[in-house]
Amino acid sequence: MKPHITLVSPAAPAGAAMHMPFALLGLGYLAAVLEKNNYKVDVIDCQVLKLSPEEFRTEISRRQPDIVGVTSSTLTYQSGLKLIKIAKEACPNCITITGGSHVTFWDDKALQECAELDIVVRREGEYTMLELVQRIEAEESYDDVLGTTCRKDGKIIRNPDRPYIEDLDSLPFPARHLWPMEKFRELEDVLYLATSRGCVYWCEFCTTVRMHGRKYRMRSAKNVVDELEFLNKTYGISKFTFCDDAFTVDQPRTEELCREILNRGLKIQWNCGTRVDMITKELLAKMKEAGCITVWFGVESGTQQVLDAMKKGITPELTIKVLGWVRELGLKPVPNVILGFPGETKKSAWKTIKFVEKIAPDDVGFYNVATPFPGTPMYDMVKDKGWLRVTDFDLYDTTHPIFETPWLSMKDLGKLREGALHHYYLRTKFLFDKKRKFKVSTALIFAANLIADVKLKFRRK
Ligand code: B12
Ligand code: SF4
Repeated sequence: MKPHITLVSPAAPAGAAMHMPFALLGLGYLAAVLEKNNYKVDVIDCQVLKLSPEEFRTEISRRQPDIVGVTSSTLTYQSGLKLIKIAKEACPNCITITGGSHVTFWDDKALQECAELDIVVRREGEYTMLELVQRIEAEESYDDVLGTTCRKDGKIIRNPDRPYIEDLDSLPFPARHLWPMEKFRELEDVLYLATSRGCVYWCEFCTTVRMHGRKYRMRSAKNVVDELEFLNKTYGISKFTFCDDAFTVDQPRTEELCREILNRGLKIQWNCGTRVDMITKELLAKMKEAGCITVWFGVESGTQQVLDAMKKGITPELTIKVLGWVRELGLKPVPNVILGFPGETKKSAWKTIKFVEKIAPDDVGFYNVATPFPGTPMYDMVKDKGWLRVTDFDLYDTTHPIFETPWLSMKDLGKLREGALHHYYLRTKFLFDKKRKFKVSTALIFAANLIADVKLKFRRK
């Protein structure tokens, strides 16, 4: 009999900084490949449905799947393990599988930490999951499937990696219909999609490139615009976010994509993210013409010393130039910043905060706290040097300090992040901007930040 598969997304730990919920692309692709092969698949997204562990127990008991596949990141790893335990209790005969950006680098430990977990799928999961399901269906052994770590004769074995999928166009579009799409619309009028996998850089803090490889694999412009058109027709949505880490690595492909959107007369708006060294003013202008409104940049730091330590391969001067073009063209630049990377001092962090205010004066950037995710050189460094202080992954949401270095304590890093936000809102340029209409919300932000700032100053004394 064909197995019934339930894919599960855990909720983020209480109090963690979280984004609006949406149909996760990783699970969406897994589900689409399984459906294409005629398997019965459903999804329980605990974040979206706001399910408590006990409500999840009721839901999984009712469905009684043969295979349970749980996704997780570092932040949701522990919540994911709890759900695997519950699933095994509620459906004792089910096979439990997990995958995602954390367990890929925590595979043996996950199996040690959770007796109810049967298999870890490392890196890209579509064809590994399909092969596992096919073997389970055929009642064959599955302990030698490429890309998995599993148990055999009481030992944990790590099978070789599965080669990456070269032809991304061959994948079906994510099975978004398994999510309550109408519910998302009430929250946010945007759909998410990914046009590439992997990256050609090798930044010290980045999980993505270690997950998806140091080669930029991309879908064709036609295939991407087919998906945009499909989503536009099916859900009536005209706003999109490209989740690619570096959307413009292949500039001719980006140009072609813009041309294809224009040729098909698609009236859409979209956001994307990229690196400052992989874009030109001409390309930005084409992107704007094709509906682009916001571009995030991995600015990371305003000092060359920290950028070099991160192996980011960019300069603050280039960032100033490129974000200048973005603003000149009427697009919105959003800088992503990491405070507290090893080597950062209070002085360099403040230099970065002022830098961000200069390059994006109209909108606050994202100030992330440097977080050592397993699988990255940054994690190994922080651990080997004995700097790691927080091992509770529920706190790895990039707002909590996790380690301290001889140059920066966790307390100071926490204050720096708070200070960065307060400083932003207290700038006279922001407050007295003639273009900004006075709103109650602006007054409230101002008041809240003023109080917080005073508190912060007292604390520093
Ligand atoms: C979109 C996105 C988000 C979205 C959705 C998150 C999600 N879980 O999909 C939002 C905005 C919510 C988000 C938030 C955060 N994110 Co984010 N995000 C991304 C991004 C840019 C794309 C994810 C994606 O769709 N990828 C494409 C799909 C196809 O790949 P995938 O998700 O890895 O899934 C494949 C495999 O992992 C595997 N797989 C995954 N699950 C399962 C389950 C089973 C059973 C199997 C068999 C296989 C399998 O198969 C999938 C298909 O090939 C990635 C970077 C990236 N390129 O992956 C960062 C990334 C996942 N995010 C990251 C981080 C740090 C965060 C945040 C902590 C904070 C922040 N500052 O962004 C929060 C935490 C959110 C959470 N609940 O976990 C890190 C994760 C590092 C880590 N070890 O956890 C990444 C890798 C970015 C990076 N540069 O390092 N994020
Ligand atoms: S450029 Fe972005 S995706 Fe590429 S390695 Fe650096 S942080 Fe990761």
